[in-house]
Amino acid sequence: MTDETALQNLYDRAAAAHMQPLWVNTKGYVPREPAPAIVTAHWPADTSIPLLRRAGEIVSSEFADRRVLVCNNPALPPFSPTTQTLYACIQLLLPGEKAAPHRHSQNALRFILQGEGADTIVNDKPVRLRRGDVVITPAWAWHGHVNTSNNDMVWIDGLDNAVLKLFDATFFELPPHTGEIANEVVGPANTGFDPDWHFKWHDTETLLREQQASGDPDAAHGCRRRLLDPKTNSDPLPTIAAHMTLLPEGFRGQSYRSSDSVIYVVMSGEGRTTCEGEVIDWKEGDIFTIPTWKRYSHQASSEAVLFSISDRAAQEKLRCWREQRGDGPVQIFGLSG
Ligand code: GTQ
Repeated sequence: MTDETALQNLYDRAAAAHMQPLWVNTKGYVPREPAPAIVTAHWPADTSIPLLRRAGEIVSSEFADRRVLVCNNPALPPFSPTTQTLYACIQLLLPGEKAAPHRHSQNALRFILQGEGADTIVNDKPVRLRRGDVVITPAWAWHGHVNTSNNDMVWIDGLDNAVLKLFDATFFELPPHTGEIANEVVGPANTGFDPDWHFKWHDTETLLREQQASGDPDAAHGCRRRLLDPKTNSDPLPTIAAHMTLLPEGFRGQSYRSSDSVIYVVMSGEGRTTCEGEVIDWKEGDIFTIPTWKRYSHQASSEAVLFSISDRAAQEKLRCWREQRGDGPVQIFGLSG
């Protein structure tokens, strides 16, 4: 047997045994850098809101359970997430409507885009929702929504379903009286809602304005607050980091990249984000996403407020999060400074 023949014979026998030699395609197993499957993508409000409103006319909240349109990354098959880890979904709850309670192992949060006066009920505690608010719904917390106001409510749900799917640890449950309770599930008493997990727009805006008044905006991100639990100074959810950003009028951000793919939601204002040749001109209600490790920069033609979520919270725990500003050094979380 020549060496070549012996090698091929080894590879064939390994393949038949569902094994691969690591040395044949090492980079297939250990890439040098991220090679995201997702693409930069944009869901303009001019398209998404009319679709959601049409759903409001012809699909009842009872029928849909959640009247939600999911932002699927165009590079992924249907029913896929927005990034490789997170979902951004846009939900409409009309006056008088309810979304029945349930709970699941996915972590979620809501960012209110339009309306005020509905409640999301987290573990029996009603949380009154207003435009600009962020409400955290941690894994396995009961949650439902009730709109007793006269206002149409539109909000963005952020969820980490794709992380749970990666772990194959997805669980979902309806309350006992609906008859679809799982076998008895015993877990930590998950009662009460932590008021610190309701980030009210009024408070966020005050903090952003203080930051704006106190001096230089961040070169890449303008004035920006990470929405942290003040008791622990950490992200309320284990996987999702959330930020609110205020870009002053005329802001031209430095180029930036990080190992977390980011979903942005435009709360107000207009501007442009450029990501490696892709140009996204955005305005109020738009959603867009930036893949992992792609260089991007923001410009604001008017003062603008952006809400964003990413899997940075999980990446920091896994010690893989890194960032780079302009052509500066790459900073690795937990290893630099
Ligand atoms: O409102 O509870 O967009 O459970 C996806 C799953 C919203 C919700 C979504 C959900 C919800």
